Amino acid sequence: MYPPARKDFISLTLTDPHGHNYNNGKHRRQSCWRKWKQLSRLQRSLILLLLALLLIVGLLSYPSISQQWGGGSDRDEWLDLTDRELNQAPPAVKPVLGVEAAKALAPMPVPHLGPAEVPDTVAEPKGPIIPILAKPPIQKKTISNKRGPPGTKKDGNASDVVAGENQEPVVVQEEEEEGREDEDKEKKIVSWRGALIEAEQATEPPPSAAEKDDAAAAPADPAATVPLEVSTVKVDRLEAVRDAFRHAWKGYREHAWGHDELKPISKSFGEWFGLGLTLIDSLDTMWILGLKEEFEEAKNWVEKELTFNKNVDVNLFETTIRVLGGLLSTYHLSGDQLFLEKAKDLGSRLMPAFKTPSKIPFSDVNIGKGTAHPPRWTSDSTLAEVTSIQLEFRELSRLTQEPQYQEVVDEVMKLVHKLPGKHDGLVPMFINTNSGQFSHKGVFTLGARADSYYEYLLKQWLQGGKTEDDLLEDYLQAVEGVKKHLVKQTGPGRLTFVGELSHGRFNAKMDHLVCFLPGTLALGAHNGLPGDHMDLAVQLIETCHQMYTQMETGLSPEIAHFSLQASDGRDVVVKPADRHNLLRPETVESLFYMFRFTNDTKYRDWGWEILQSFNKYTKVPDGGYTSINNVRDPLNPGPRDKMESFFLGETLKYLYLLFSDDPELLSLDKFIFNTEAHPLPIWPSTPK
Ligand code: DMJ
Repeated sequence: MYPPARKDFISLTLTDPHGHNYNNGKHRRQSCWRKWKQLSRLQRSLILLLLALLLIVGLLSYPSISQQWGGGSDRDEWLDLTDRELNQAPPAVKPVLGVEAAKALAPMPVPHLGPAEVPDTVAEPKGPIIPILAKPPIQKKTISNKRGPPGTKKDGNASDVVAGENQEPVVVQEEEEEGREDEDKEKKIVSWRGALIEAEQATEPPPSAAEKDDAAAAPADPAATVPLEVSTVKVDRLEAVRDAFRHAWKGYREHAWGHDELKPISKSFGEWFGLGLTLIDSLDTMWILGLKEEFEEAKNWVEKELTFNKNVDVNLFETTIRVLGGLLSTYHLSGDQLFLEKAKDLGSRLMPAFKTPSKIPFSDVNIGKGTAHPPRWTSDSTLAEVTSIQLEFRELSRLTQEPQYQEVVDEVMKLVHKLPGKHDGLVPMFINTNSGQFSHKGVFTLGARADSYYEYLLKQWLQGGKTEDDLLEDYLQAVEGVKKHLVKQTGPGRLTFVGELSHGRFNAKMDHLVCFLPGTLALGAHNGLPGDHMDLAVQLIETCHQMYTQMETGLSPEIAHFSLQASDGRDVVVKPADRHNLLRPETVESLFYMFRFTNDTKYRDWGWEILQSFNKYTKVPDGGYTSINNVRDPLNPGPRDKMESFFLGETLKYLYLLFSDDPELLSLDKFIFNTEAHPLPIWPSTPK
């Protein structure tokens, strides 16, 4: 049955007087024509004139309307602006804050370091990316398993499962919030490249034939480098480093808390030793940057969660420089016994590594079981690894008054000091744990596997108050060996670099790792070593700088090759396999030393450019920074989904210290930095 028809409405039927259908168009046209005919000639002329005027106005305004809808004007304006700004002068250092305002911005006091830092302010270099981003694109956000410290986890769906390398993040659109202030907008601007990175997680395509021939590439194109531009906007460089740290920390805190490394793209974590590497590597950086809340939260994790009583194989060197070094330096900065207790526990658990026939330690030690072993395929240890743990073990002995830590590492140095097989102070890359002899002789490098041997010769000598002559002798001899065998200049631009020697043949190849050397040479010269060490440092840091500026992303490759012939065109050549960047610190480390010893602000500007490039090409929108695959491809740098702990432990720390105006903030006359940038005190001299 149907319900009765409702009667609560009024029905109207419209009919025209002529009984025609209301929609009859023909009738309407006839009626209009009749009305037009009824008008006077004057009336008709006026109407026609009016219509003509309307037509003209419409035609004149057409281009701007079409442009507006076509979206072209913004881009044209951006191009104009870029050209204009490219011709401006480099930035000047101009303080803009009054003393009181600056004090208000100062981070928490560093009790063991003296006065708190006062941020400096400088002209902001502005890349061409900024204007085009005045209206940032819609950001992409990935839904993921959130991890975080207790009470801070979001969503409550944390998972301990390590996400696979190819895990596809779920992408949702996040509308831009209305009414955000400029500062907020600027943060989005900076993350624009990061957004691109996240969208393009593709693995690096295989190199084309042209890329393979990169060695014969065209001369350096100045336009391909990243220009340092100037705007009238002032930025606080120290605050920019804090922002970068906070951003990196956000990713770690949410997705990798308590684990070794953040995988910022897949929003998960990677485990190496399971010791919270990034967290511990970051402790003293947070202290130095004045990030008090973050520090307290991390300290709480160390107190409640960190345990070394676990059945895990760790690498002696990496654990010493990152974890032992990080705990010791944080103890010195904060004065908190917690960190010393943890350092003692770890130090004692690493000692089994030294129980070898030669007293040259094994590379790996199980800190739970107290057993140690070399890598599975060899009984060799890497030379840099066994000779770059001394600063930390020696300091542990001094603090605990337990001599065994210093004794084992001093023994290694004594053995290496006496060992035949060096080449004018240069050492091979491996040493055998059974025989105690160098192995794989004939290859000499200042890069991977040998680098920090040279660094620690000087730094141990400084740490001990310049009293251990063997260390100084070995260091001076090594620098002479470097100058004699490894230093050369490029043909095209006369850039000085440190190459490698392989069985008598020179190889014009330099790891980015070698860029620690200018800083170390400068530190030696500052401490009374020959002046030509400083000259070499000045030349080498210029080359390290060029390794950044000659790349399209403004970031250095992992390894650079150099052209020796003037006709070769460009100085720096990058092979396809070496185009990655792991967020390494060595160049900014050396820039920090160079600035401290020369006060030349160009070193700061170079560091600022590097930070800008990290922000542009490695920053991941929702948190964290990522290593990238290709520094030569700004459109697809190829994120690797890994944030190394040294980015927070070293890179950002050195950038902060580089921009700081306070030479007493970790004075280089009172502290030496271990090879992971953890500052340890220079020992007070004992009265003779
Ligand atoms: C760090 O772990 C240390 O600086 C080490 O000496 C070399 N490699 C990385 C940084 O690049």
